[in-house]
Amino acid sequence: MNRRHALKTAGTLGAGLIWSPSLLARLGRPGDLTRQAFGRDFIWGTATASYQIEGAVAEDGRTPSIWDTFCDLPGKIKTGENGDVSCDFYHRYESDLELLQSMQFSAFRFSLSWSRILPDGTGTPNEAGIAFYQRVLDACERLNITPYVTLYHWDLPQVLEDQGGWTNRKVLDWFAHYVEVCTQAFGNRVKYWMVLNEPVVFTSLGHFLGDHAPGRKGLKNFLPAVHHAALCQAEGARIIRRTVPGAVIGTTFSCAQVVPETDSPADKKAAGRFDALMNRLFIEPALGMGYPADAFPLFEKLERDYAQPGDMERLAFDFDFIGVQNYFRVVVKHTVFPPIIWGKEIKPEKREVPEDGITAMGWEVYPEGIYHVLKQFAAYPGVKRILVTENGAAFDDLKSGETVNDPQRIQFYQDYLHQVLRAKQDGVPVEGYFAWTLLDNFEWAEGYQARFGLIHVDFETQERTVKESGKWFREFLSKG
Ligand code: GCO
Repeated sequence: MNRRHALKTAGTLGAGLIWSPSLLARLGRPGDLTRQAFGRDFIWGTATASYQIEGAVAEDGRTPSIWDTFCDLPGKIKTGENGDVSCDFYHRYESDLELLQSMQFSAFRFSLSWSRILPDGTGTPNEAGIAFYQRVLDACERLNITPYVTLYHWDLPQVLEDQGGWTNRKVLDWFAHYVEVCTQAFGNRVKYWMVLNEPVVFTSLGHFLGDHAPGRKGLKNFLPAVHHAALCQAEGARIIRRTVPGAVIGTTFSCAQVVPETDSPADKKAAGRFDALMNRLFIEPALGMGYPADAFPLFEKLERDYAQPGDMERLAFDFDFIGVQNYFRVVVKHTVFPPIIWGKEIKPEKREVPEDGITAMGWEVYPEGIYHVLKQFAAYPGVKRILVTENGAAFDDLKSGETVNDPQRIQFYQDYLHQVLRAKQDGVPVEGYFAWTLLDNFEWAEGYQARFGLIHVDFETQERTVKESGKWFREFLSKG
């Protein structure tokens, strides 16, 4: 299967990437993997996103988001599919949450669809859209599941994109209004909030490479989108703080351990640049450190060309937790050509990794990477608590009868969880883990081919089957 994220797989400004063997992957494992070892208060959940699971795109007043539009463009989605029906979570949320509970998870991360809540992007809220999420929250309450709400998981209303979307500074006002509407509607029953999902991914893939919605390209789109997203990250959090007493506020980052291929100064510099892009670009302004232009001079432009007076201070917010999302590591090699190019892809066959060390996305399985990422983020003095808000893998699962055997995924979770535990035992304040994901779903530009779920979905019949990995979690979480 083809890979998805040029950013997540390869590509940098002025650096080419290669992948390294995962021989070290299982080093440093602590003792037995048990639920008790993580502690009684450790949070166990699964993560999802509105456009990836809901379907019902034209129901109850919802208007198109940038992903609806993007899916209609020929060639953008590898399988030609879209989220029109998806897992039909819009109608099946109740039984899906029952399945989540049956696997012994007690937290559910999901995102709100902006165009369901504000079909005009701004202005008057849509009561029917709000009512859907109230029903989801009712079900969570009934099942004793703690909701973790992401405000923005990539589905901007198309009507706002038509006015420039994230590249238009007005997005600050649009987003502020949206956040206010959401906190007013759900603030009395949602305690845990995340402002943005992986801003580096939607800004780079969606606004530089054009591989994700809205399909914009080039620095002239990327740089303003980054600055506005970074501002919204902090402004959105401030609104939650002001309007929801007792809220626990976080935001999520796409993170990867980045290592140079060799010790050469050129490779190290290239790795530093990639690290600045992938890991530092959004957290450091939030911590009041500004953009990481020390390692990546291009980012000087953010302050110089896009920031207005007062912006650099406005970028900071004292988050209660940060969400770390990790899927692989990257090994960076300096290249002279092309000097300023993103998205240079390294084909899976070029990677020196064992066959069973590659997921169906073409991503290297490298459990130790999550340990390093957790250590790296915990090293910032301003980071108080960390949740792993996504981690998981797609494999080509085989369903036979009532069974979906996915031994690779079980191994993946065991190995990654060992490393999370190792980080915790080393003093990293990691307090929860959300598996990506509950259900096989719409994997963006990959369509439905990439199956990440703990639950298999037959997209013809909408039949759900808990995979062996889901049963493994049930077993693991029920002990202790
Ligand atoms: C992301 C998103 C998810 C993806 C997941 C698997 O990280 O891209 O948060 O929506 O589906 O990461 O690729």
